[in-house]
Amino acid sequence: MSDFEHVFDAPPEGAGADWTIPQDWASYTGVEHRTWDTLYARQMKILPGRAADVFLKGLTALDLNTGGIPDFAVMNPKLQALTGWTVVCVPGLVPDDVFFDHLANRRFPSGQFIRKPDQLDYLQEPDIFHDVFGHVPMLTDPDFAAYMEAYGKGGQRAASLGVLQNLARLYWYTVEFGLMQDADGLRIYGAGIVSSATESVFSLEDASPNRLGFDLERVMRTLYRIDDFQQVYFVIDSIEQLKCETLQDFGPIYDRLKDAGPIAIDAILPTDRVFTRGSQTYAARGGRFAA
Ligand code: HBI
Ligand code: FE
Repeated sequence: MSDFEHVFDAPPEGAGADWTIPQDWASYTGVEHRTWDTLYARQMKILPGRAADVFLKGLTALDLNTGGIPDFAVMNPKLQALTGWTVVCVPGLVPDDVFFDHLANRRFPSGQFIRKPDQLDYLQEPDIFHDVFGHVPMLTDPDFAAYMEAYGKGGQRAASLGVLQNLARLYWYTVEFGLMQDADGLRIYGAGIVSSATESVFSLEDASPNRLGFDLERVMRTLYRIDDFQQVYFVIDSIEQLKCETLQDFGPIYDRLKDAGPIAIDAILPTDRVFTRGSQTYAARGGRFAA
């Protein structure tokens, strides 16, 4: 299963059997390096006080603001020393089984390309800014690093059991769009949010979306949207909670989920821990940056 359209059928020319390609850092143009700098600077005006400490610490540890797109040959040794993860380049979205195999081996696949200057705010396929700025700082945290490896291993199994949809929702509502409760309030840790100037503000401050306490099975039943701001965000207490919940055997959960239908994107259940009951006005107005 994949919700995305641009997956190649076979590794494109120049890619290995594992779909990796060289970063070829020397080939990035000045414009491309400046796009990274622009996006980095823009996020750093927004993220202090909004992003989780663990994300901001990871960003600092990796030193990704040395001017232009990070060179993986420089970044990877730092990341590897911290948690054993490395980042490899891929041409774009790769098939689920390939994606999972990389994660299961602590390799994070990153798009090699960067968005064009006229598409700073919206793109369909993950580029190197989303993948590296958004995802890699969290991989410096030992608990998150373990969670992502477990997700990769679980993905192979979920696919064979026909429950990948459920697992993909977990990824979506944590790795991509997760919020967490820090000592000072709600903070962002999801890569899809921290790499987006608009959603960084929307996810925390807009009156529209619901913000609900994380519950593993509930999240695995909740529909999501890939093309717009989320209508619900789930809040974890800590990365450790995420790790502990996902290191259990999902077999019994999958059995229960078979008989449980999906949950609507804007639903609030009696059992939900409600941080914010959203107005849903943004979605009602048609979304996509509706005024
Ligand atoms: N490929 N490069 C890349 N990045 C992703 O985030 C990604 C992917 N392939 C499949 C995929 N994500 C998801 O469909 C899985 O998490 C289910
Ligand atoms: Fe992502």
